[in-house]
Amino acid sequence: MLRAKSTPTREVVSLDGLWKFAVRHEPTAVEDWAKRFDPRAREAAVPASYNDLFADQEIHDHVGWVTYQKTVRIPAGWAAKEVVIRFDAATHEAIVWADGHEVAHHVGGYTPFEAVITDFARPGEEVTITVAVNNQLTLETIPPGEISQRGERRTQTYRHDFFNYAGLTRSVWLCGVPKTRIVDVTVTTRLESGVARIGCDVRLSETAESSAVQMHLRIKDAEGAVVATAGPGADTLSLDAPTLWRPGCGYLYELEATAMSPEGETLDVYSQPFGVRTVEVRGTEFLINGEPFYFTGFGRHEDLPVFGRGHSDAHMVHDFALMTWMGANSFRTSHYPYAEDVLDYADRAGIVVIDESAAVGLNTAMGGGEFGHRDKPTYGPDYVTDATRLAHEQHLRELIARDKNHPSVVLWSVANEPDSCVDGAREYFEPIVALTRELDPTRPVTFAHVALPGAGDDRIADLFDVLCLNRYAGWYFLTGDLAVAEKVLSRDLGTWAKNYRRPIIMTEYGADTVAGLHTAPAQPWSEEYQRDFLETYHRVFDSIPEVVGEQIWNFADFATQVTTHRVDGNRKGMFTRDRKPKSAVADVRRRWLELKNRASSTPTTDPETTAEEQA
Ligand code: GCB
Repeated sequence: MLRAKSTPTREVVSLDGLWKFAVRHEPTAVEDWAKRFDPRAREAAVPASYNDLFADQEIHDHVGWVTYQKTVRIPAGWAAKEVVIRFDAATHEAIVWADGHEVAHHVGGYTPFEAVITDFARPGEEVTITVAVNNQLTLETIPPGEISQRGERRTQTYRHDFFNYAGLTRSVWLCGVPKTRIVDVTVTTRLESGVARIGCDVRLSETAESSAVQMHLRIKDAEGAVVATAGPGADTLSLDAPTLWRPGCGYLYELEATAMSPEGETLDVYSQPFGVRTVEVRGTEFLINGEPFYFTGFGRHEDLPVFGRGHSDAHMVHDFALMTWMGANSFRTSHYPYAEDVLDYADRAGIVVIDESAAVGLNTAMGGGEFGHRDKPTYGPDYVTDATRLAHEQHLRELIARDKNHPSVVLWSVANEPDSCVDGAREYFEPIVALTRELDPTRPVTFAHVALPGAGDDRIADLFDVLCLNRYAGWYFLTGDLAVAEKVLSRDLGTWAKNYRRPIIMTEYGADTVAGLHTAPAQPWSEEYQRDFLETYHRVFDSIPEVVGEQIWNFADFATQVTTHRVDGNRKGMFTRDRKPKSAVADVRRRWLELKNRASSTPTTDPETTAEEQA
């Protein structure tokens, strides 16, 4: 789905700001909420999760529907426009009304959706938008969860280890767009003998005019100079000696598509940024532009005080600045698709992204980040069913449609720590992987593997291109015993490397660390232990050539559900929740800057030669 943006033919109005907000308890008649405007309702900020905005336990813990309402004036000049309202995300289910008329219903808390509201949008007049948002997770949602009743109270349980923040967590836009318009753009790039072939698939809305539309394409370089053009009928453009998008140097071109009527009238213009780069898994190497790439960075969360999971440009800029300062070149969008603003920024910053779906918690042996006792089988009528898989597939469709054009995205992660060693796992994941490859044949596919089953027990890893492993020896087990943990980790990684002959990225490793807690000798929870823990893991990575990346869990401390093993959330951050560095930052920074220097002084393969070899 295209981003909301202004172009010569499109106008956008941001609906971010304060919306009337109410928590709803009525079990029925959701649509009644849209029929009246309640001027006395409290106000909530958008974008933000609503949970931490108020000093109110009931709102923080609410399970079910809330409503947001805003009255907006349609710009007077939009008489000839189609009026579309776009939600960058509503977590997890949303129903939208315009002046009481239902215009959209969407399930999936981290992908965008939009609705045409032209019939209710009179230019120069007001329209009231009501959005009901439901935070419930069920066995038919991704991620899954379960609802139960505790006396009068409805409660939500889920097996993933981050708080179920909800609401209008990303921006909302009112868009005035042409009726005959561009609705989708897919850009693919290929390198052949020093020339980039740019495939452009531009889709139009279906109107009486669209079959006669002529599409004109041109590519502008980063300075805005036109470097390639194509007339109607062409869907491939060429760039001689293109400037490549590289880690650390996010060079972007822009594809400008102009839809024209046969009479030469401009109907719509849309510009899509893209980068020229190759990604390939070859043997045990991960290659970007034909050069071996070693991932350094973090698993992260969209998690902030007050905002919850709400997007904030200021915090995004600051987090990227901290990551770059540390020498990180990558991160994983653990454990859901992040705001599109974040991927746009990563494209420009040259930061590499492992793009993860929201499929987390598909594992009855896990609960809130800890290994529990499996209370029921994962795959079967009581937990992950066909309905869960269908929701997962729909989510992947929306994720890939949204993120396919981002050069920063080099790898899809279809799930975090699913149950991979039991009956039903292979039957579940075979179609999921096949669908991902069909939706995007240009990127490799992975999943993040939980420590529980050993290399010999896993039933799905061979379906994937890259092994992403999450490991906690020395924390959840062998707690405090790093000497033995080192041996166990080394054996574990060695076995995976030998059995699978694929690149390995350590996508999680870390120890909960309370900032300011110091001990001698190093004890779990102290800053000294985090430092020793990471140093131990790094020694092991350096001894196994198949390891092509390390992403520490986590970039910053983050909020979780309340359990007895979390004190004010998960404390495995290298930074506190308010982004103060813990002691280990200095050591890791030294290591990553040194790895970076080493990589930039290594002679590199010519990416064009590699592309030719592939062809
Ligand atoms: C994991 C999960 C992550 C948790 C982490 C932990 O394996 O993937 O979501 O937060 O462990 O800290 O327990």
